[in-house]
Amino acid sequence: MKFLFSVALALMLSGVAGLVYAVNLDDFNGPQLNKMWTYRDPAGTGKYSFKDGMLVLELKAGSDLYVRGTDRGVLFLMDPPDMDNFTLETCVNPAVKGSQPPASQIGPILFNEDEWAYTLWGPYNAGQDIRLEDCVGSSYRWRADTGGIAIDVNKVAIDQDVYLRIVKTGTELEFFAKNDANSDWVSGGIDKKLGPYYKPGKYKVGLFAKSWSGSIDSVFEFDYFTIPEIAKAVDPAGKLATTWSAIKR
Ligand SMILES: [Ca+2]
Repeated sequence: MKFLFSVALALMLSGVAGLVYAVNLDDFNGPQLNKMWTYRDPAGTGKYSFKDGMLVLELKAGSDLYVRGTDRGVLFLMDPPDMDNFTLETCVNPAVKGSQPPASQIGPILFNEDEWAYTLWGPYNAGQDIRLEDCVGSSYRWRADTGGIAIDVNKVAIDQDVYLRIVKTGTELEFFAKNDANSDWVSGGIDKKLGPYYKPGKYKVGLFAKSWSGSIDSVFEFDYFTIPEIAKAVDPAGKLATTWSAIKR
């Protein structure tokens, strides 16, 4: 009887654990990147490692990702899911040494390399704000050019963990951030210009880190990366890479 009770209790607890387990495509617990990632570091200015459940990225000064031809940023890229609507989500620490380094930005990215079209969202320039910047060929948009798609630091702080989301609905992209896992997401706005460049087979998604004129050698941390609509379909006890391949087909 006692044995049966223990078995029932164990089953119950494992069921509960299964329910509350936060499924992410990569928790960055190391010791290696999940196989779905391609590490893109054309100038050799990045160095990544894993520590305390975080992906730690050391980024040299002057690792700019800008108009076509300026290609020195560090990217972690994967194929997007075969879906029109999905969410990119990550949690970053831009202020590993207390404040965000100058002339830097990190966060999620959508990237069409052939057309040199990309969309960046994340903490910007010594904790100035959280903002969208994007580029098509030689046409780059700062905050003033995007209609001000951004979140100011009185709404979401930057000197701590920052949760970031880009929600893709067809060709529309909406940008969100927050400081606590259980808080409501704060929207920074919606962009409709770049969406048409993100067609199946034409782009990648993932994380970026860049630094430009006036930057210093910097360190950033990433806690996890996920696409919640896909992660839910992944068996937490299963082999992630295998499942991911199956989903991609
Ligand atoms: Ca983690």
